[in-house]
Amino acid sequence: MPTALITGITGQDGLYLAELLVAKGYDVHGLIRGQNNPKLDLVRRLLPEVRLHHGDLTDMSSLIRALRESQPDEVYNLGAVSFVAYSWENAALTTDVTAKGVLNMLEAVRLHAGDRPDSVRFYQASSSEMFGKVQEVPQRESTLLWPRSPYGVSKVFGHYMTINYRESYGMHASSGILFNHESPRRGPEFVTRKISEAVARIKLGLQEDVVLGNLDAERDWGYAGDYVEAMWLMLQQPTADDYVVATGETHSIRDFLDVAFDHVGVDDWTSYVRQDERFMRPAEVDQLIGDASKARDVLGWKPKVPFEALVTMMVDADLAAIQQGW
Ligand code: NDP
Ligand code: GDR
Repeated sequence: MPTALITGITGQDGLYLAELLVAKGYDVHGLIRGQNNPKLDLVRRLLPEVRLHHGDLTDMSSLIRALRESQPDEVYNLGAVSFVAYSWENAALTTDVTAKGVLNMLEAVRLHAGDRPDSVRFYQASSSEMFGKVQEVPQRESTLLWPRSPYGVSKVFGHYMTINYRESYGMHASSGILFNHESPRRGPEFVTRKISEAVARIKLGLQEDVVLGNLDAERDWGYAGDYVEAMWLMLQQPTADDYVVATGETHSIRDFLDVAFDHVGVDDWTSYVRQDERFMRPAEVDQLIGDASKARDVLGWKPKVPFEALVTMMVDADLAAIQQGW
């Protein structure tokens, strides 16, 4: 039975990935931080078979301990301060976790693996935010990186450090450059879930409107359940590499609002949406659209859930959750 260690197991992707690996027969371990993590109960309820280890990406000794206790064949480094808007509020913490945390994990794996550096396969959660200011459309593995936030800059550090450990030490370290992926498990601070929750509450008469920032930004949105399969596929390859994972379609926030409101019978959403400077970013990433042809050709991966189905899945899940009193 292969063994995997996942950092960020309490997050959206961590939960989907852990479910996927459990279904594949893995012995799954997760890193959990804090004295009393509010997500602990959720992980235990959804994934009772997963073994949890206390640790934090800023604390390398805790990472070494988790590796010793779990003895993984594969490490998925998903932990991060992942909310782009927050990264301006706390650039130092973002750098400590999302940038330096990757180095801590890579170094911990290198020390743990000893004279067999490729014996532990490593996945780094890189991001389309690294592309930032548009240089090329669509964005692919070779596109120039021009990050536009402390989060994006931190992800660039983690990305190149992963490549550097692969090239310097012969580690099997791969980096998935994943474009935005969403689901009913998406944190409520991200725009898709903020909208799906608000639309459900407006439909049920519990909320009057929703306050957003820039409605013109365009994102390549896919379904998180599809994207974790690409992570796993990367670590099954004989050699480590970097892959863009995306749908190849882009939509604006307005498009997301169109589909979400239309799904609950509202044709014109303008009276339900307000814009406020509070939600505008100091520097915006205007348009992301990915070319995932390498992932398709090498990994045999392609997305299954299209945009409209993703939006309606999220609205339906929020309607059901509110009606059931969750
Ligand atoms: P989430 O925000 O849902 O989850 C982030 C996870 O990181 C949580 O489990 C959180 O744990 C953990 N974490 C935060 N700080 C630390 C720390 N100091 N030490 C250890 N763990 C920590 O993110 P997603 O699941 O959406 O994303 C997973 C990864 O993929 C992230 O690295 C993200 O940056 C990246 N990514 C995400 C994309 C997306 O569209 N979802 C696209 C591209 C990349 P806790 O519960 O304790 O806070
Ligand atoms: P993003 O996701 O920054 O792309 O990062 P987010 O959903 O936060 O923003 C997407 C776009 O929507 C615009 N926007 C708003 N965003 C939020 N959160 N709240 C609002 O009210 C709002 N109004 C408009 C933003 O300006 C932006 O253009 C996500 C994260 O998961 C990262 O960790 C990941 O790396 C990238 O996706 C790929």
